[in-house]
Order: sequence, then structure tokens, then C-alpha cells
Amino acid sequence: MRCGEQGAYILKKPARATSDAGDCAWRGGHGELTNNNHTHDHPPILLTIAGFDPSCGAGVAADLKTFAAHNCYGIAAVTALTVQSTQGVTSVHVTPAATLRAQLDILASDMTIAAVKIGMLGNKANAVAVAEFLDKHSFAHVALDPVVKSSAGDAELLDASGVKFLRDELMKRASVITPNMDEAALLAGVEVKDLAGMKAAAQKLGEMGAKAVIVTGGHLEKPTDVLWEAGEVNAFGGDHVKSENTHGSGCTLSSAVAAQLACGQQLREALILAKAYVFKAIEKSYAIGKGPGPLNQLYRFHQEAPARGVHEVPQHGMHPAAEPAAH
Ligand code: PXL
Repeated sequence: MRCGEQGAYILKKPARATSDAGDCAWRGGHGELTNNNHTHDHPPILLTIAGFDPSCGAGVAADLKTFAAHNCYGIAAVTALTVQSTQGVTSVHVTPAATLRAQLDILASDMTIAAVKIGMLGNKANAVAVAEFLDKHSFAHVALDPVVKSSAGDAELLDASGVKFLRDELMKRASVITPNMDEAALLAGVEVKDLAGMKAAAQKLGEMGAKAVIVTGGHLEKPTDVLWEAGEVNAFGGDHVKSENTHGSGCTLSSAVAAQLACGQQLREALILAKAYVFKAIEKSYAIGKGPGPLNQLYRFHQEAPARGVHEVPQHGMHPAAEPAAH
């Protein structure tokens, strides 16, 4: 399995175990750390801290599928239960901060987390819990998607004091933040309508304390993302995909960046590979539901469905009683 497999971006990173296309494969073995953060007996463990979308287009479900597609093992702390379909969010039930803290603590005490992705937080209390969690553990990679509103229906996914806390405190604790144009405008306090606005907002957010900023412009005619890092701004263009089914594309991009960072890529390459991956996942998206359908984060796993009534070939050594009867 490969990241960015369409080969549009060829990365020359001879010092790494990753392939030219940003391969993030785990090959199995004996527990020794490789130079792409995969051990031989388990892949990198990635934690998403996000809300649950029952239609599984956005939030935790999108993040976990994205991690799996990058051959990473995903774990999740749920910040809120949303009631939503492809047509939008009808209500939000925020997890109590003590429960979120308990989820984070039990996971961190049990496993070594290679990277963290943060999405919807719900309210300030949860944002504070996450900031304290980040302070307690020095994670190598933290991708923060500053989710404020749902794309469908404009439901509030972070309250006003949470937005302020995110801007003043949480943002600087992340390795990279991935706002869309509206979120960048809100956080930076500048108008963001075009590429120039995206660059200005990215730079301002950097000056406000973000370590690196990716402003996503997936809805532009020529989808372009802006990366601000170490005082330098660069724009990365992409092709337009003809699809209405883009529910969860922000979550997916941010998670793919986190996975690539965990697999050893530098941020610039991580973004290029993540963009290529999101493009493909939108191209292969599903037209399901009455609203914008979800991306297909698992497009690389596609297999022909077996004919009805045909089961897996029994494994050698399986008890004869468990084998399907001959037809
Ligand atoms: O796409 C932003 C987003 C993130 N997380 C959850 C969501 C949404 C949008 O609706 O529901 C849980």
C-alpha cells in the first residue's frame, strides 16, 4: 500500500525507508524501530481527538480510515457525539471534559503514540483538557484541524470561548494547524477570499504562534493549499475533482498529514502526499445519502466483492466443521 500512489509527486528521500511515492507500509517482523517509525511488529499508533459523525464521513471515522489507509494503527478519544447525516448536523452532544481526560489518559498510559490529530473539540473545557494532555506528553507530531463549524448546516462545533482558547493557547502547541479559508479568517482576523488572503492569514497565524500552518483551499477553482513554515509561504496547486462528495475532506487531509509525519516525512512532503491522497479519495468518493457523500479513504483496498454465498477459502488447519458445506 502506498501514499500518493498515482505518482504525481516523486519524492527523492534516499535516507528514508519510504518509497518515491511516500510509501507508508509496515512489513511485519520483530519489534525493532525502522527509520520510518514503523516497528517490525506494529505500525505507528496515531491518536485522533475528534467528534463522532454517525454518517462516518467526517470526524473520528474519517480519521481512523485515513490512518488505516496509511498502514497506521488508529486510536480515538471522542470529544462529542454529533447527530448528523450527509445532509448536515442537527445536534451536538459534547463529551464532559473529565470523560475526555479519562480517555486520553488511559490511552497514553497504555500505548506509545507516534502522532496526534485534533479535530472537533466542542467547547473550551475540552480544548483545555487537550492542551493539558499535550503539555503532559511531548508528542513528536501534532496536527490540529481547528474545526469551528460544520460544512453542511453551519452547526457550531466549537463554542466562542473555545475558539479564543484555541487561538491563544492550543494553536501554538501543535506542530501544524490545518484551517480552511473560513477558519483561517476567523483565527487570524483577516479576510480570506483568495490566494493572497490565504497567504496573509497563514503568515499572521505563524506570527501569532503557530509553528506551521496549512490553509486549505479545496473549494477554489484550482484547489490550492498554502503552507507557512519557518517564515516562508508556499502555495501547492492541485487538480479540480468533479465531485459533490467531499464530506470529510478537511478531516482527511489533516489526518493524512499526521500519518505522513508519523511515517517520517517532512511537512512539505507530507502535505504534497496528503493532497494527492485526498484528490484520489474524492475521485473515488461515494454518492451515498441525500447530501454531499463521503470520501473513500480506503480506495486502495478496493476488491471485487465475492459472489453471494461464496465465503472465504478455509485456512489450512481449520476444523472441518467450520468449513462451508460443498455446494
Ligand atoms: O468537517 C468538520 C467536522 C469535523 N468533525 C466532525 C464533524 C464535522 C463536520 O460536520 O461533524 C465530527
